[in-house]
Amino acid sequence: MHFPLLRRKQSLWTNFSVVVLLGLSLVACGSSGGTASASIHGSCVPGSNTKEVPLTSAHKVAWSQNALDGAWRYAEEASIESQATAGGYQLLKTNANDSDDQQVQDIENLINDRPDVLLVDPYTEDAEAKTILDARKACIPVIIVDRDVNESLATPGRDFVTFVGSDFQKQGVMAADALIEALGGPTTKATIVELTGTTGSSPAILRGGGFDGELATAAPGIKIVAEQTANFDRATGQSVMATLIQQYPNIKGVFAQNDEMGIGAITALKAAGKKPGQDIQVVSIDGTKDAINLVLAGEEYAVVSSNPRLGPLVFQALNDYIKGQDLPAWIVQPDHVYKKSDGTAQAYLPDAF
Ligand code: GYE
Repeated sequence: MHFPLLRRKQSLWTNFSVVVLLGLSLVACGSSGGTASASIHGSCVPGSNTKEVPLTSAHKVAWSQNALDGAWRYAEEASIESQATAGGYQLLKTNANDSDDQQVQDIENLINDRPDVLLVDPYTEDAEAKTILDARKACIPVIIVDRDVNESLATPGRDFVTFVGSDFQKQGVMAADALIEALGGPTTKATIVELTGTTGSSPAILRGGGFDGELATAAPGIKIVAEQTANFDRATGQSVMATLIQQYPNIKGVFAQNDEMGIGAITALKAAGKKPGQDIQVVSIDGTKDAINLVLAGEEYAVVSSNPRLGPLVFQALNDYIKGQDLPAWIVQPDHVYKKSDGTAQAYLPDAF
C-alpha cells in the first residue's frame, strides 16, 4: 500500500536532484550564449587542481591584454582579434594599462563572465599566476599568450593548457651576438649599457639573461656598466638614456630590450651629440617599422624580431585542444635577426609593424 507513495517521493526527490545538479553544473562549467553546455568542460570538477580543464567546443573567448601601447602590442591585439573574427568566436577583451592590479581584477571579472576559454598575456611573471589557478578552479581552460607566467606558480598541462610565445632567452643571445659583431668581434674591449623592460616580466627576465650570459662568455672584454629599466617605453628610454650618456660618455654600445626603448635611446644619444651607428652601436628587439627604418638609415646596427602575430598559433592551439590533441607545454614563435649589411632588414621591411 505504501509503495506508490514511496515511489512518488523518490521520483520527486530524483527530479529535484536533477534540477539541482543541472543548476550546479551550469554554474560550475559555464554556458555558451546562455545555453546549457556543461559538457564542454567534460569531467572538470570545480575547485580541483589536478589536471588541465578539458574543452570540447568554444564560442566565447576571453582575452586579457596587459597594455595597449606601442606598435608591438597593437600588432598582437590585431592578430588575436582577426583570428577570433575569422573563426567566428565572440571575443571579450580587457586592457590592463600596464598595471598588475588592474590585470588581476580584469581576469577575475572575465572568470565571472564564464567564457569557454581564457587567453592571458600577463604583465609580469608572478602577479597574475593566482588568477590562472582561479580560472582552473572555475573550470575555465587558460592559454597563456606572449609573456609567460612563473611556471613554478602555475604549470602548463595542469593549471593552464599551453604557453604560446617567443623564445626570449634566444632573442637575448641573438642581440648579444649582433652587438658583439657591431663592436668588432669577440676580442673587443668596450663598455655598454642595457635598457631593461618591465621589471618582473618574462621578456625582461629572459632577454636580460640571454644577453648578459652570451656577452660574458662570447666577448668577456665587453662590459655592461649600467642596467636600468625603462619599462619597454620610448619616452622613458629617451630620458633614461639622456642620464646614462652623461654618466658614461665613453660607452660604445646600447642594448635596449625592446625597439621602443631603443628608438628613445637613439634620440637621446643624438641630442647628446653622439652619432648612433658610427661612434655608438645600438641593438634592440621587436621588429617595428620605426626601428627597421633606423637600421636602414644606418643608425641602429640590428633588430631581433619578436613576432607579435600570435593569433594564428593561439587559435590553432585552441582548435587542436578541442580536438583532444595533447599540446606541448610551449608553442614557440620563431624569430630572426635583421641587419642592413646583409639585406635582411630591407627584405623584412614590408612585414614590419
Ligand atoms: O617586446 C614589447 C612589449 O611582451 C614581447 O612587450 C612583448 C614585449 C615587447 O611591450 O615591445
